[in-house]
Amino acid sequence: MARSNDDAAEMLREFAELLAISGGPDCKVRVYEKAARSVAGYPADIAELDEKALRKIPDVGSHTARKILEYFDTGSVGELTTLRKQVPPGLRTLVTVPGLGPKHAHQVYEELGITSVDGLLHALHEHRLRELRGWGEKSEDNLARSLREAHSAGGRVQLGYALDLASQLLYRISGLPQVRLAAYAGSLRRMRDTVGDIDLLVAAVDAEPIMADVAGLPMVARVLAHGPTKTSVLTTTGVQVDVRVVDPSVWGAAMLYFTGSKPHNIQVRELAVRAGLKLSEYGLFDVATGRLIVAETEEEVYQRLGLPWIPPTLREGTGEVEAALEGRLPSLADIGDIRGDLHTHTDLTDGVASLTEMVAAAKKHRYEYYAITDHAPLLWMQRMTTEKALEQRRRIRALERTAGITLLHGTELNIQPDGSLDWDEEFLSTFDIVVASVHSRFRQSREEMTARVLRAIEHPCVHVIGHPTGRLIGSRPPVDLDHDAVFRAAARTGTALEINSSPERLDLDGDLVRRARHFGVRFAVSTDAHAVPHLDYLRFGVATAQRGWAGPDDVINTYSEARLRRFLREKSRALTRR
Ligand code: DGT
Ligand code: CA
Ligand code: CA
Ligand code: ZN
Repeated sequence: MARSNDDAAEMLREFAELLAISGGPDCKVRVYEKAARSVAGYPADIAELDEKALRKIPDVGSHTARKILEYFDTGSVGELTTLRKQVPPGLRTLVTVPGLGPKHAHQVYEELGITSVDGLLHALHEHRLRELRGWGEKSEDNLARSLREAHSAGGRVQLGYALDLASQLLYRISGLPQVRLAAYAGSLRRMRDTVGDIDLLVAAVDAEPIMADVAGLPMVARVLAHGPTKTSVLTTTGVQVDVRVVDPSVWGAAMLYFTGSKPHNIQVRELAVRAGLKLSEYGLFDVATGRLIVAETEEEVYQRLGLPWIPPTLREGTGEVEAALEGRLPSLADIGDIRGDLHTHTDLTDGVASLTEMVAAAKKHRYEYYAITDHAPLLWMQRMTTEKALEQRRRIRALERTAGITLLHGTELNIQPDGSLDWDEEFLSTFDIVVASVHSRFRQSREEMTARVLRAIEHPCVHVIGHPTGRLIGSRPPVDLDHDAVFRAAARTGTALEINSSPERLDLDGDLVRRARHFGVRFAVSTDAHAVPHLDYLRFGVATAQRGWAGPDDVINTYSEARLRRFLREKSRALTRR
């Protein structure tokens, strides 16, 4: 089907969506929805049609036809731009929540003041939604199910979703009487990109009453197993949570044990055995006498076994114990090392917050620099033009004078199926930073895809390859790529590879980061934020960098502004010299 049909359909769908969110009349919303479907399925390229011909398309009336014409003539629709400005960003974020729909999004926004997925989860867990007009237990359950489905990946859930859920549970559990400490362990603490179940550890002297309280928490739908010190429950969104209560004196041993991973535990336990000791969730014991040696903190347990404390993100049994024994654990990049975000969007393309809002949020993160990298013209649906990019640059420069933060004007290019890019070299070289990503034709053969990405890497103006494998966790597999060839070229040309921090991407993942690092690749840990709350995704990207054993020197956005600029400059120099 003609691409222009898809674009016009997308425009009409957005119209319908925005109308619905802003409380527009149902009939009008439906008109645009129907027109969108009809246009998408129309057999001829509608960009070629005049008003009369457009009106012959089923469900396209004169209003719609004129909007389509305006869209193809000017690249935007005035009324749509106005609508976009009227809808608050918080509300637009909500509309993207699966299973909620624009009408309900509007309702929970208006009546409960909810502006984020997290807020929605809260309300869901407190059963505040079923009280709303037109809702009930059933609609609450339905929403819970679609939320879970949207965040699931083959029986597992995405890290971001699991962490939201765990934080909410911990908040409640910490408030129960007698609870001394409460924390998450398991794959969640190791920050794996997906989590099978959530493991919570609670320190308290008396377990019984806590077990009963946990079973009665509002977000608990069903109790799967109920023992004296362990309870397994299923949340209203269908995620399994194991809660274990341990005596405060053995907190460290229990955290170590239940953080895992299993291969890590086995290796650590073997060290103990060789030293005539026994390690369990209750502590480190002398085998001969049965005497408890240490148990209170993880540090003590590791230390008694001749090891430094090992960061949970490394505990996968893939060489960290050997490295620890030999005193060569990597010093990992930490969230505090990050000085700026290098991939973000605004409402000039598909973001939902304005430039001013995003920059204000970046300042709250205490960044030294911040890159705005809106989409480029070849992602035609986003309606970017050279003029718009230049206008944005003027606004950025003006804003920078009072903002107290260095703003980098960047762009996110589209790597075309043949590896070519938006804009020519002359214009591209005027950006402070250029990210290039694959946004289409994900199923090319390994040869084609590798050649495509390599061509972008060889381009003197491309500084970062965005979300290099294109995977969407649970919904789109990674592209087929010769990783080593890409890593080698990236290292040689000084092109950074992105660690996209969005919990639905985490791309590159920890394993690939680790492999790329051996080739000398540098990384940009970026959020790809399309809304203010997305800037907080950074912690997932940093954890992924850690899982790949990356240190601050490997991550270009830990650099000072001067060093970052030098890194960006060196690439084009090196390539032009050759
Ligand atoms: P998941 O839930 O599939 O994402 O992965 P984990 O690592 O959270 O696994 P889970 O929930 O089955 O168990 C949590 C931790 O408890 C695990 O990482 C290590 C520890 N653990 C569980 N079962 C065993 C076991 O049979 N042996 C040892 N050594 N450790 C275990
Ligand atoms: Ca688990
Ligand atoms: Ca578990
Ligand atoms: Zn992006």
